[in-house]
Amino acid sequence: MFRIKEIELREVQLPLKEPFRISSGTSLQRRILLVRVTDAEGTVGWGESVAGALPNYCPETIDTVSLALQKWIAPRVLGKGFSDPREIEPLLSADFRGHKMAKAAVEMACWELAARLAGQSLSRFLGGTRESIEVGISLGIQETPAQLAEKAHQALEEGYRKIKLKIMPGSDIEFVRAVRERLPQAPLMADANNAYRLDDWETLRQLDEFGLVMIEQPLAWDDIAQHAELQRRLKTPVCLDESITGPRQAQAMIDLSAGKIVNIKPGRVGGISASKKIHDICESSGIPVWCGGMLESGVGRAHNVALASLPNFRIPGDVSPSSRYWKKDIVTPEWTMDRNGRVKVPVDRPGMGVEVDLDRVEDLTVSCVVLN
Ligand code: OSB
Ligand code: MG
Repeated sequence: MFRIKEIELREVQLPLKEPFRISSGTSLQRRILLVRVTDAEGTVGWGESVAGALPNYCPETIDTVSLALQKWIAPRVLGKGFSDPREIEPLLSADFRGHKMAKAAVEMACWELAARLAGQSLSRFLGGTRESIEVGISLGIQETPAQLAEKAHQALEEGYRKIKLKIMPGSDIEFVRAVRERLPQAPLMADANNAYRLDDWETLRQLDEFGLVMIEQPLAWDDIAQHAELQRRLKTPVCLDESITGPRQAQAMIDLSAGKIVNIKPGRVGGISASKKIHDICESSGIPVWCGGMLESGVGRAHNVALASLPNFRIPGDVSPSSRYWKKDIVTPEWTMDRNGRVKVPVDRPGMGVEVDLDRVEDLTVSCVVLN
């Protein structure tokens, strides 16, 4: 049983080590909204909103998340007693549409708090079974095919177990071909972030010949039906990311055969309860899932690692070590990857398993709101 007494919203800005370019835009630095919930006894739980600065991945942004949290989400949660974090998701869904990334940030912080109260690691509290997670890297769009091939080669040397290539019209076939020729056996995949249409069949047909593990979100961000048409024509499994905004969309993907793999990002689907539901729906239909990433700080990464320890996360997740994106993360210890491309699940510490470096967070803070 816990009662939420305070919710702190804090925006920090972290410069990325290198620009990250996807088909819909380029990020140079990350504006991250951290959420800290505190219960009546003073136990805290941390969450992180994965919304970006611009609505170019989904309609939410860090600014809409902040607004939704202050105006509608915090008032529903503050002062309420919960016997289980599963009660948060229905409370935030009743007559309250969308704003999943905002809801997720608080819902996930409450799960973390509840895991601490239970004296269990977040992983085990969620039903996770793995000791470590296989890691995939996501490589942004590069200037030339040769540069991309070099980056992919380096990533494989570092131990990464899956290499995702961001693609867009004009930076696709030649780029993927260069990587495939350099790394004939590597587990490669492509992520288009909505960049194609069914009319682009000539390109999609050529992509189908590179032995990719999957092609992620080739068509529109909110589409399922056209992906079904595309999947009928492709040998390569289609994986949906943006289109899966909750359990119903995952079920629709399965019912319509619109894809064979689901990328679960807890922020995108409204939090941990929804992620677990999607995990279970997919598991019962023989659909593997994997954990996507959104350039998270060590806080969001902790949640992703815990979630990815569930049994049906059977494909390497985008849970790169802290050093892939940040000169210095905001948690200790930082997230690291071993030579075999694995991140350890911290099963022997209560909660998310890392501590927030409060001094560093204070230095990086650009705004802070305390709600109670
Ligand atoms: O589509 O998976 C995506 C980053 C920002 C927006 C969308 C996506 C991504 C990534 C990053 O691919 C993966 C990571 O965090 O390592
Ligand atoms: Mg994606």
